[in-house]
Amino acid sequence: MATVDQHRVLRTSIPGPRSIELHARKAAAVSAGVSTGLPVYVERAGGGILVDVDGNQLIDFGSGIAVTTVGNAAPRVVERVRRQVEDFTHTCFMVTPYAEYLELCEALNALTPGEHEKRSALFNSGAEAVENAIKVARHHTGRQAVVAFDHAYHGRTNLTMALTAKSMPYKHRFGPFAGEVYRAPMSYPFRWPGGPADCAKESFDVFAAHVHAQVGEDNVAAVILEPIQGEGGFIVPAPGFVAQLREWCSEHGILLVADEVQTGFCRTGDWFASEHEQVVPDLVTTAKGMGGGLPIAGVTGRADVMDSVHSGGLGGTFGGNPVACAAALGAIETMREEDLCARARAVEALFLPRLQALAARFPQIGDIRGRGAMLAVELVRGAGDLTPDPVLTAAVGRTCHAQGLVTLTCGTYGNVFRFLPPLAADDDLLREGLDVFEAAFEAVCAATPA
Ligand code: PLZ
Repeated sequence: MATVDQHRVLRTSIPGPRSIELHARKAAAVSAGVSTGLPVYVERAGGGILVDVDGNQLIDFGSGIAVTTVGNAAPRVVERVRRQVEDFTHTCFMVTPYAEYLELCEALNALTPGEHEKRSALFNSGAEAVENAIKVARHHTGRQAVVAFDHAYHGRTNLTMALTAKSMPYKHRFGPFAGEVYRAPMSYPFRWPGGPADCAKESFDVFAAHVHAQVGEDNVAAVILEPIQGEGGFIVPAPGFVAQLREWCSEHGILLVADEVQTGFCRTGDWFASEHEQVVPDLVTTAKGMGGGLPIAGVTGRADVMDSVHSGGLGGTFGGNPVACAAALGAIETMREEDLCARARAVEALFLPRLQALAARFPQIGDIRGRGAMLAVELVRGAGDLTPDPVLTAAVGRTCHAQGLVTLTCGTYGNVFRFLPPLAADDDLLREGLDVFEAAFEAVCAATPA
């Protein structure tokens, strides 16, 4: 296996000439609907470095949107995948099964929150996992309504578009959307009227009153929540909100679905973000980091709920593909043996003081939030003005990109700069990435003061 030197190297401008050449072919071959945040064409990758076709080495602060938690081309993933590809590539678990599917379900049942008996089913993408969690919840409860939150992101398929909050780019002119999906107010401390303390006191009651009045508890099959919202802006609900939600769901026979597609598998410093408040969801959706870069997703939940579905009711041709299962088993082994939950907490400890020092100098940083290696800053006009500043956010992103740092933004208002480094990146690489980010932030702010 080729190891990739863990340093940033700029040989050309970013993107370089070969990337520009490839990108010119994109318009003629790829649907215009599929966009690229940074048109640098990758040739190789390892740990926290992406090597492009021009020989540039970029620091990765995005992990392919929270996927390469174990690092890109992680050795245990590569080895297991290589062996599996040589053995067999597909049978379809619904036709002739194989042990790797069972092993991954056993791992999911053991690792997800709660000591109760669990069952799992495997799928190909986060959206597909969410769809299936909702199918199971409706089937089990005999109810139809599903409640999702403001700022939620759950995918791009028809049902998950309905669950996703943001119109542009995800939903714009793609309707009609699936029915019986209701939106409820999110516990968003930074933007709660009266601020974070009031949010902690009020947000759950506001949520519960809303569902009571507009949906009716008895009609609700499930509430789906990202324990830390991802695409919507790395929004961490006020302390206690998720625990109160858990209790309320139990009281009303409503299933709590934790969408841990982005937060799961060590990203937030625990195996699952629900654990932070000792919350045990009825169903958990997983994908992204679980597969170490290969497409695999799961729904894991209470055995009585998951087993209530009739035989043949769940499935799909590729769900739990053996190569993807092998990759996931290699990723989980890596997380365990390298204690990547602890590593995520160490990443938080490395990032937070740097972000706090920057915030002390720049009022444009309105909020710093997140957990583990899922951190973000929300950018505003500054000096007491909480108006979102997506222009500043995008400019900082472009400046980072030009300097060979792959960064992502998010947020309903496009004004959240997020950090999702691979947990395989060493401290020196993370520090260098932060140097690049800080310099970019300073340069952009100097050009357009608050
Ligand atoms: N649930 C919480 O974060 C995927 C989407 C990127 P898929 N988030 C990245 C984009 O613009 O498409 C996500 C998520 C949560 C579900 C999903 C959906 O997962 O694997 O992209 O389908």
